[in-house]
Amino acid sequence: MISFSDKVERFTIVSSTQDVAKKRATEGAPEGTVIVAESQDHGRGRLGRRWISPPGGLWLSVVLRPSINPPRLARVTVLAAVTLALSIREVTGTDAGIKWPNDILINGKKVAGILTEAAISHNRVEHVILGIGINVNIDTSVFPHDLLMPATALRDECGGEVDIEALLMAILKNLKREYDLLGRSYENLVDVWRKFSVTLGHKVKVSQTGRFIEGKAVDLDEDGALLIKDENGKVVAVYAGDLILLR
Ligand code: BT5
Repeated sequence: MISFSDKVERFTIVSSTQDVAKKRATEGAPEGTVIVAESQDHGRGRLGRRWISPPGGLWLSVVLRPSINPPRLARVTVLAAVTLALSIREVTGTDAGIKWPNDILINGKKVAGILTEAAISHNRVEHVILGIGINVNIDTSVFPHDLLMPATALRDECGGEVDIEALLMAILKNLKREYDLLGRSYENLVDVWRKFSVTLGHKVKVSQTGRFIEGKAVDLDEDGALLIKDENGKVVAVYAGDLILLR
């Protein structure tokens, strides 16, 4: 099988690497096609939120064609989170942790985010565009103060510039390895997720389009949903939303 690093297309600036990757995917680009840009002028987060993407960060999107059923799509975010935590730890030696569903934190601050956008037709996943944004060597002190949570950059957490290319290569290597295991060894992936999780065992509040679910985060299920036990002991599976760590 060809490695993901064989199909990297690089740009100085794009609107969003998600848009370029999506275009490639609909034109039939093979799995593992990677779009990387030095900056984005319309980078986006979930629910169309703005993602700040100046030069000095790592902004990429990967075309995936996973053979999983649509209800299991959250597994791709689990895969990406594990890949990012592993790769950031490998390259920088920092203590990168996973905050469900799509944040990578160091010292309680967001250093990276994940965005998955899927095309589904006839109840089949056609492709998933996996977007990854990492604040590597950028100045986050100029970011607006109304971010969802405090932001940081790898440079600030490890006290020096980080090699963006080395980080990209680590991500593509780890992503490929974990992706090959996605369908047959999901439990192993979840084991690593549990190890890096900064969510499990905490009291959390998840907001989902106006609705709140509060309780203790107890585990991930086989779909990649977070299991939250409420005060009555009832366990609810949550597939998406914004999570606040209460304690
Ligand atoms: C995310 O959304 O965290 C997903 C971020 C995915 C970005 C990548 S970059 C490559 C690819 N191309 C794209 O256009 N996107 C992907 P969410 O959890 O919804 O968080 C969005 C929120 O994070 C914003 O509303 C801000 O509050 C905050 N934010 C924006 N830019 C940030 C940054 N660079 N670092 C930390 N927080 C940021």
